[in-house]
Amino acid sequence: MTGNNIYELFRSRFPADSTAVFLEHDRGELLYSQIEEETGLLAGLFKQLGVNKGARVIMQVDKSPEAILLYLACLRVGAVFIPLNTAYTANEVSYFMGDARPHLLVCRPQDYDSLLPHVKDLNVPHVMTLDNQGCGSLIEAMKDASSCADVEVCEGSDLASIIYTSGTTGRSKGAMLSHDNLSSNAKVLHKYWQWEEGDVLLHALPIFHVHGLFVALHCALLNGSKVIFMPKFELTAVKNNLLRATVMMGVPTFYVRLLEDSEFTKEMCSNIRLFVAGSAPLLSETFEEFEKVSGHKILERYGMTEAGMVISNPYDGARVPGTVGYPLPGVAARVVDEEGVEVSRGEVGGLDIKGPNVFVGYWCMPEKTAEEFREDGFFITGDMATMDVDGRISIVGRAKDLVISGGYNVYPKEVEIMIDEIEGVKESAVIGVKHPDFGEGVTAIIVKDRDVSLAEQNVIEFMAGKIARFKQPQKIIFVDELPRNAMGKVQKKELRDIYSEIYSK
Ligand code: MCA
Ligand code: AMP
Repeated sequence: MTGNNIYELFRSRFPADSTAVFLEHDRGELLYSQIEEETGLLAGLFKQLGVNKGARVIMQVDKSPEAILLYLACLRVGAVFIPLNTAYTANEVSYFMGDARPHLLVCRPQDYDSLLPHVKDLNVPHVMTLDNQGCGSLIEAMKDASSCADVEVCEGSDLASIIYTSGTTGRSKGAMLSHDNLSSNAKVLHKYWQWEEGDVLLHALPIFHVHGLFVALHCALLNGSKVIFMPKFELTAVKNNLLRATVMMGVPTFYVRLLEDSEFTKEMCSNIRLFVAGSAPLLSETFEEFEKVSGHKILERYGMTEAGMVISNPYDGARVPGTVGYPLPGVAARVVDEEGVEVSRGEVGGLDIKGPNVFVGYWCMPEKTAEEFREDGFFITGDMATMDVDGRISIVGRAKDLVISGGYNVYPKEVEIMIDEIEGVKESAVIGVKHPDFGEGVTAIIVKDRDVSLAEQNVIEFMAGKIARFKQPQKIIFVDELPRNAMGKVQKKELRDIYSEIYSK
């Protein structure tokens, strides 16, 4: 009996056929039957290293089957898995290590030297490497380990993972997700999106976010499905493999890029049963154009790190562009005013949610956690929405100051703090401006001291290596002053309007 460990749920769905493929990847295949073996060896290694139940394991590596095995092994032993975007710099990773206090860090071999001083400063007990070819000290040590056949008994409320989401104050918050959070969401999605025998998932998303790691992979695992596991979204490879897949999940940029390619055809999609989009708004134009070219209505859904998937267009019913559909079974959603009182149908308000998928809280930040929950247990998402008379929800904006670029969240405050450190900068405002490929492009509007000469290049050079590339502004604009309201608050909406065309083709 292994309680509510989600690994046990996955194991119960592994196909009986010992030759069934789990991951088809660029170096071969990983079979379902190998998951048990390989995670057993990793579990044995963890035992040796003292990576026990509740211990945190940080992973910052390229996408590979071995990285997925590391994730599954963490679940199996009850350790808390913390994946990090490979774009994060050593300084950023240092913050996460200081916050999460991991027992083990697994990094890319090429990052080892730059991370080591931080590992030493923070007394992280173990650091190991893993590259995209499945090699590294982790794999060497695993080969020598004696296998451990156990699956740790976990309560549903035990932590399975912490996923960091950037904070509005500039400090990242670790969203604590329990085994129950993950398994309840996986089961609902598997059913709601009507996974069926023979489904094959085309997986081109990164594995350090909820979308690629939990939503896509968990559905496939619960279905015992084959996954065409691609290192990243690469247009030609995706086109070449679509015909062999029945399901693809992606951020809107995936669909925009497919549409831009004149060689993308309806025939390539002839075996697809379901295209899912989310993580950022899917433009109605993209939905409509995609339907024209491929014959498929993309199913748009809404989610967030703190809750996994929350709202989805129906599988059978109408998929309406510009809307995200209805709360998933078991999930409650309401649109409220600033006091938390529900507004009338059709009116814009903040979106609150509640359900078994909603996270436990922010790691070591009880005050932040308390601030974001209402007294009746609803979580304040920070997104603005409307709800129709029939309960259909549209996301119409964000109350939180957040830019979403190609599905990656960038919190302006973090970037502004860094820009303001540059000598000669008086103040700055970072905004998201409509971008044809990424949805929004990170854009910095800077006021500099009069007598200082400062160019775009100086700002870019200052940021290089300090924060992840995707957070750095794609365009920098110098102005004499920032627009403010009577209270002195910078008017970001006005800035977004003024510069709305700068990325137009
Ligand atoms: C890469 N670059 C970016 C982004 N990605 N810049 C801004 N925004 C981005 N999203 C930069 C790189 O730093 C690099 O810059 C250049 O673009 C090319 O890098 P490359 O790796 O080749 O990029 P790409 O292949 O073009 O990647 C774009 C992408 C990728 C395919 C859209 O970003 C992606 O897979 N995004 C998915 C993110 C995701 O999974 N989000 C889910 C989180 P330079 O050349 O100057 O160095 S949200 C979530 O999980 C919730 C729960 C939800 O609802 O789903
Ligand atoms: P993350 O913190 O990376 O999990 O991002 C979650 C945020 O992405 C949400 O709070 C929304 O702002 C946004 N988001 C996710 N899905 C959608 C969608 N379908 N439409 C609009 N925004 C979305």
